Amino acid sequence: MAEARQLDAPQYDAIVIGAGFAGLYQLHCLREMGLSATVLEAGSDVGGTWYWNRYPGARTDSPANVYQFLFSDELVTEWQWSERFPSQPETERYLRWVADRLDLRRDIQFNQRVTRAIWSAESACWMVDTEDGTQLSARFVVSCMGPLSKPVIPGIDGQDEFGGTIVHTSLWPKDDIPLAGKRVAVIGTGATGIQVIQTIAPEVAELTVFQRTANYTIPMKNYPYTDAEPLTVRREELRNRTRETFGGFDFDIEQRLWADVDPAERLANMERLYAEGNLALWVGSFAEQLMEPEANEEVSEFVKEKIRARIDDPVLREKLIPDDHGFGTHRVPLETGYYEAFARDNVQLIDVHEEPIVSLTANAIKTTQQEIPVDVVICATGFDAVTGALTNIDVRGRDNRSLADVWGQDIRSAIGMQLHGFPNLFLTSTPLSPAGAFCNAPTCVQHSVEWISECIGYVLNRGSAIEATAELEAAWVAHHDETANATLIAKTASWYTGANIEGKSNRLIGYPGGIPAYVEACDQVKENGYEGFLIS
Ligand code: NA7
Repeated sequence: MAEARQLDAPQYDAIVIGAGFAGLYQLHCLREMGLSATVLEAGSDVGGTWYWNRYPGARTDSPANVYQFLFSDELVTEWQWSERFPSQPETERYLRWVADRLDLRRDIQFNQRVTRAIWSAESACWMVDTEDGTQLSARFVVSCMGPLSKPVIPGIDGQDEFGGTIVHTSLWPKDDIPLAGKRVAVIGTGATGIQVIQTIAPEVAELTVFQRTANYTIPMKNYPYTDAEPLTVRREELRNRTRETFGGFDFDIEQRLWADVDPAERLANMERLYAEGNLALWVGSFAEQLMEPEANEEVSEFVKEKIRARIDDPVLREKLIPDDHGFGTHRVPLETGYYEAFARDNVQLIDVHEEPIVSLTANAIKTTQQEIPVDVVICATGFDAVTGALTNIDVRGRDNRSLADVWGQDIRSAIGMQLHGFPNLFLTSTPLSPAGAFCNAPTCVQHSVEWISECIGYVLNRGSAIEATAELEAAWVAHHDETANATLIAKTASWYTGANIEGKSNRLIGYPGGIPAYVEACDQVKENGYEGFLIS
């Protein structure tokens, strides 16, 4: 247990952890308020998710017009996106440009991985340690580490003997891994695996895909942006619009009841949304699709039929059609030529339920049925989502309570902004908030940062510390559970329910009540003088 350091005054008003979308905006807001802040970033540059995930084929599944900062006219008008769904390099370039444009770098410390954060009640501040032994202190800490930043790497026997390269997609090296002409294995077929597979299939000598769960997908409709396109809607209007829609996009959920619309019209509706080539069929259609088995069955069958039509080989078709969950209960990836990749002679698909991986040898993957020579193993195996980044740090709140212990028992939060027992610690991409899983990320990130900034300003005018009460937290958890349990998502094993991590609490990680309901709940707390929070 760490001894408490005593301080006369903290070095900073706030320490922000992470320099992705959330951290950059949080720093900007705090500076605009005249506060002193520093950002601690484990990477060597800004970008967060878009710094780390530089695997082949990485790109956004949200259109650029809403996958950007919408708080500033200058940022929107001065940056021109090249295409509807930008690639990782372009999104990373954008965030680097934002950091320069807002002159943020002078308050960002790179290559600083936070290892410990301890609340000192005596000094009413957080003591923060980083891996290289740096010690800092601040009145507030804002975690901006993103929901998907702690990778899950499968432990495969014989890994140490393997002479080739093993890499998780989110730890892809900056100097790249040459894949042309190589024998490559990809483990995992989520949003990431799909992007990797469809991209590298034509260039590698042999590609073996290990699939545990087949996914529903929607063909991405990507196209170059013309100069005028992203600005067809005024920035302010677009910003407001994203907070009024269920998923934080510029399209909303269907307002009519599923049962009130006749089947022929529902089919036409599905065709129309599918053809949009974005996530509208998932979070812009009937709410019942995600709540009622009959409605879910209809859209699941619709998407399965679309996939079937693209696969000639009946054995392959059988393997690539999802059979254990309904459409939208897992994250729906967008794809481009994914199914066609499997028709190539150099690509084979292995269902790990039929043929599990046994071990790695010096130059091969051994399954229960064969030994497959490989040079590179790409793990597209996902993340310890939403909680993993914070539980990886030794966070101690009031009375030395450990955040990892708290979430180890039960994943909770107070309106997705704070945790009872952890004064002055604010969270973005938090459990039980939409940002955790069910939101176009920049929409929720900007909302959280603005709420947190205003709250910090309020506290500093009245005292030195703020903490969510146990009552507010319990009430939010109860509301979350009631909302979540009405969905099929909560009844389906996935990273949304913590099922990809052994022993993880199975509460639905993201608030599925939609952005407007969430924004309203947060507004209500604020308008009532941060009701449910104690300021001391
Ligand atoms: P996901 O969606 O968690 O996908 C991980 C994939 O890896 C998924 O298909 C898993 O199967 C599979 N997996 C995980 N461990 C193994 C092992 N040990 N063996 C075989 N297969 C395995 O992560 P992504 O990175 O694709 O996407 C994360 C988010 O990034 C996504 O939601 C977007 O928001 C962007 P499973 O389904 O668990 O059976």
